[in-house]
Amino acid sequence: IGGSFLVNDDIIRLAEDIRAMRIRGAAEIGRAAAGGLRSYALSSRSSDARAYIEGFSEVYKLLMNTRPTAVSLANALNYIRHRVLSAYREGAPPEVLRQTTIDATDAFLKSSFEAVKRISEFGAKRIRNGDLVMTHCNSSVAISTLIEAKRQGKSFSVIATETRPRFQGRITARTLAEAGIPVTLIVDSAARYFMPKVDKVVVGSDVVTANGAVVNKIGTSQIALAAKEARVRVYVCAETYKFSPSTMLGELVEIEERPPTEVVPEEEIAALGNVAIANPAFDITPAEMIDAIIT
Ligand code: RUB
Repeated sequence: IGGSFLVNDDIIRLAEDIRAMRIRGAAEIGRAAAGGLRSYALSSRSSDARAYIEGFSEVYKLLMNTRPTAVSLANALNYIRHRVLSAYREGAPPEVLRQTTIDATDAFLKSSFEAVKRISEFGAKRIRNGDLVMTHCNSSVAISTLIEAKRQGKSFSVIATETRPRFQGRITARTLAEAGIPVTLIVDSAARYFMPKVDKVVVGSDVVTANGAVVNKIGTSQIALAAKEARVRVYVCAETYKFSPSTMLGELVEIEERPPTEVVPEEEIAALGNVAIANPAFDITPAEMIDAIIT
């Protein structure tokens, strides 16, 4: 990626880490991308405002193109860019542009952590003693909500789906177990089998669209469908920077298609013969299948 002298190696590595999912989950992607712009501000030596903005735009584009679905990435970058470009249009010198970048990043990060804290407080109220909660993938906001409920002294257990093909559910299960919450890991296709015993589903979100649909890890909509059938409530924990402004203008959300080798290892693909492999990373759960978005 990159290769321009305007973009430092740390930012190129950061972009690659997001693309390869070493940094992942919508909240973390947004915060990491914001950190990339901050890193540019700290390393830029531009003595001219226009050169600063050129470098800024290059870093912005590089980070924006790492993963297509999570709108937290675009919203975080745009939050900062909007402030920096406004200062530039008002004739700010490079040192002011640098400081504006740093201040806007810090403001975004602060509001992100504050949002997660408040969602956790609101969401924890929904968890009752004796609940069996199902979650899918690895949402830091959903997990934070469950851990907050535990901190408040509630006693409940969790079913975590493994989340093929990248197994983020294992991270969720381990994190909850470490927090002292009883947790059972299941294969994704066992979700409906367990649903009649479940009291509520709690998941995170990559995008909330203008019509109230939620885009989250592939398989979320199947779980929501099974929940609807079993009359189990579905709660989505999502900060407002997961809300997609472009969907208000009728834009569709791009669903990321990831490499086939995540589904079948490279060396085993040939043995399958003439088989195509599809690997969409997210799906769309319509508003009718969601009981509440906790935001
Ligand atoms: C992660 C995923 C998470 C949301 C919300 O997908 O779908 O449920 O991003 O996470 P991936 P958070 O592993 O492909 O990034 O609540 O942490 O923002």
